[in-house]
Amino acid sequence: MDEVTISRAITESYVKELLDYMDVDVAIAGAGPSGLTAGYCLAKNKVKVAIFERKLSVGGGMWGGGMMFNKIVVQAEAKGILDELGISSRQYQKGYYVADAVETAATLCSRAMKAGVKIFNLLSVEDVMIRENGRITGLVLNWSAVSLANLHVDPLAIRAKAVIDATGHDADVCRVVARKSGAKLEVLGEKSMWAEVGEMEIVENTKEVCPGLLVAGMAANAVHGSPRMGAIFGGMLLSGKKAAELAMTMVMRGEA
Ligand code: 48F
Repeated sequence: MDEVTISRAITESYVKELLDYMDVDVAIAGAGPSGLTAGYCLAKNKVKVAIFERKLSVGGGMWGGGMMFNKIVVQAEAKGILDELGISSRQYQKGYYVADAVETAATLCSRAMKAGVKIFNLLSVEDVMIRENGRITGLVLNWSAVSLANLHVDPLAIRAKAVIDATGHDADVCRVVARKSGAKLEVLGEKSMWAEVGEMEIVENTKEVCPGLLVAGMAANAVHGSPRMGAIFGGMLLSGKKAAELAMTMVMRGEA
């Protein structure tokens, strides 16, 4: 294959997929543990789902475990998700398991993609589309390189029946909606570390925060003013699973 054919193969394949995913059932911002779990659960149920990740690598804050000791803790309630994905873990004490952070991130990504999730990396969600009824109808995207280089380049948009903000501590999508849309959405900001409460509240905080927009993972705690947790990840996985269930209901209702 000559160089131009290689270039053509890459460009054609990418653009074909991007065009196909300009209309999706569910669009997820952020490929951390909550976004990947949500994507996996949706794709497993044949929902057309794309994840847009601003960084080169997916997995968010999982790779480094806690303070670069690359292990994560997962509580018994979420162990079933690790087992389903084939991620090994060992019991540390009753109700708590330890897994390898790299294995978890890599397997979660691989299983999500094998289930049918399409991941677009190097793309940042910088805004949403909103309609007169206040409904979020899609995401506004730009190359991460554009914002890094501070270039004045307009974004492009994709349509979705449901959007999930899984952007982690920053809650980027919710913040832009709170700032720009006039929706009654306030981002309270996360509180200091308190693992037990943070883990307890994260699933409850995983909900539709304005029509068409769900929030999952650490973004859910950031929006609702709940604490951060450190390297315990059960809540992230369970939150992703709940976000997928809620999104599926929205897709089935045919909301757009
Ligand atoms: O931060 P992240 O891992 O979020 P999460 O799924 O999990 C949180 C845990 O990693 C950890 C924790 C455990 O107790 O608290 O922090 O809630 O992943 C968020 C992903 O979203 C990407 C970001 O690069 C990361 O990979 N992201 C953030 N903002 C944007 C974005 C954006 N505007 N557009 C696209 N991706």
